[in-house]
Amino acid sequence: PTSRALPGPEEVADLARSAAQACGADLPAHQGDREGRSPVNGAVISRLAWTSPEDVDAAVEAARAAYLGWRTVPAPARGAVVKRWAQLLVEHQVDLATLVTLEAGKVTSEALGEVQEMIDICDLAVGLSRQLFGRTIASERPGHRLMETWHPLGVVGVISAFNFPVAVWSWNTALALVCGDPVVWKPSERTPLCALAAHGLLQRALEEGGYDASVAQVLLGGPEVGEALVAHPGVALVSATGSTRMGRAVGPVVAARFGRSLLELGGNNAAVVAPSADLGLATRGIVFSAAGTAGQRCTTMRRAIVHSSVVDELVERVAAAYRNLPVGDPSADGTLVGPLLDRRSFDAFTAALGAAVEAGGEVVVGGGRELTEAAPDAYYVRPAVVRMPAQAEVVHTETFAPILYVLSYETLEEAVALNNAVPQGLSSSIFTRDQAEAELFCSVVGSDCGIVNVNIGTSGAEIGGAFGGEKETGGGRESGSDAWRAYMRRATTTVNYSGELPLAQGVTFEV
Ligand code: UN1
Repeated sequence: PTSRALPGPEEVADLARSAAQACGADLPAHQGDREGRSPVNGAVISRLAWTSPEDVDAAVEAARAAYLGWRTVPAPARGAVVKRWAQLLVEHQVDLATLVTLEAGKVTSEALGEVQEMIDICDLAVGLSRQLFGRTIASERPGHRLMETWHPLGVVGVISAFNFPVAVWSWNTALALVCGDPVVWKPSERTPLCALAAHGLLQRALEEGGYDASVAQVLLGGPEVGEALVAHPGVALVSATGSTRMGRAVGPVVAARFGRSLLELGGNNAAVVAPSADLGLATRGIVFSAAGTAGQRCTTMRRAIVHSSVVDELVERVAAAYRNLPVGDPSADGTLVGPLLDRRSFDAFTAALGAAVEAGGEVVVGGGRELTEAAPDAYYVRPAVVRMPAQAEVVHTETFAPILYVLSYETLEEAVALNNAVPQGLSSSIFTRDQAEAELFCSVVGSDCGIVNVNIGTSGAEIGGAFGGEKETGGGRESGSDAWRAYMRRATTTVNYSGELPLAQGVTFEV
């Protein structure tokens, strides 16, 4: 399954150009000398100009000016723009997914799924545009009404990562737009065509609605552009997705200017496999979450904490599945594992495996590079399963590559302790048929993560729930549930219609 021919350099470059143009990406306007390479075969597929940090100010100022108009557009009318955007995403789902495959290396089904996630969040946001509710609260004073109103917040800066080059931006943007906020987006420098294409579709929806196009802006560029956006006092909310290292830099800068930040950082997600688990189901859940997306999701399963009575059998099943995983051209039918992003990702994969072995780990399957001759400038690997004697330092670290560390446990308390022992707190799951065990894992004394699943893997969350995690994952929540509140400000209002002036807390103050 690994000997497939990969597409040639011209082929991917042409495909990328035409898909981006079909979405309305203005490539001539962005032409420049920054080369973008496809992880599929290492070929150059874009030559674009990067924004300089000095241009960030103009973009934020334009967004601030657009905000003054956008905030007064009724929320359901803002929702109508998002509805049109969703229609365009449906029309161009294949074009955008093609770009996701070419720039992020995702297999076709996952690339289409990423665009589907955009369509889904648009649907949610359209409904939300008529439901930005505040509460009325029982006042302690007679003849008074206490209520809250949610108002637009201001400019939202979105920083997104290569691995979800369009969906994570859309979670933020669909909500921000219905909430009345303009968005300035700094996408990953690795996925500029995805960004221009996705942005092109949104621009079209805004223009068709007759709205100021500055409501949505995109700034191609490197980390300096992100830094300028984060530091800008005109950005009310910075929503940043990426590594914990990046979040450590962003958080304090935003806090120092009393801005708001929404951080979605590293994960180190585990599945607990209990003695009663359906091992067939657990195997499928684990393989999708651990090897899918070539281990490059923040929700990727990096640890399996397996009861000692089933660990040998489970490892055997997972290893058998890994040996047969079709690794290769992500656009080819049947491929399940595409490339790593680049050489650096491959080096990190190799180094982590080395550190694991040094700490007493045994590599059960995988770990080698594949398709080296067919694609010397691309980095395909066989996903690895490593049995670890203990949760060594390397297991505490998020390596953005497909390595699954397997640990074993005796008591559920021990399994929960292992699950919670890492610094990250994004996603977790338990495979069990014992209801009490499942409930305990989901309870206050169970998993400490933002996402706690039962009998499914750690990745592939739906947009309806709030997405994010605790500890070094950053604490932010995006996407569904009441995550929209992060994009608005709350005004609490007390209205006195009594004709008297009773004071709260029974205070008397006669003048
Ligand atoms: C990410 O990797 O940054 O739950 C987001 C999931 C996807 C989102 C992942 N819906 O795996």
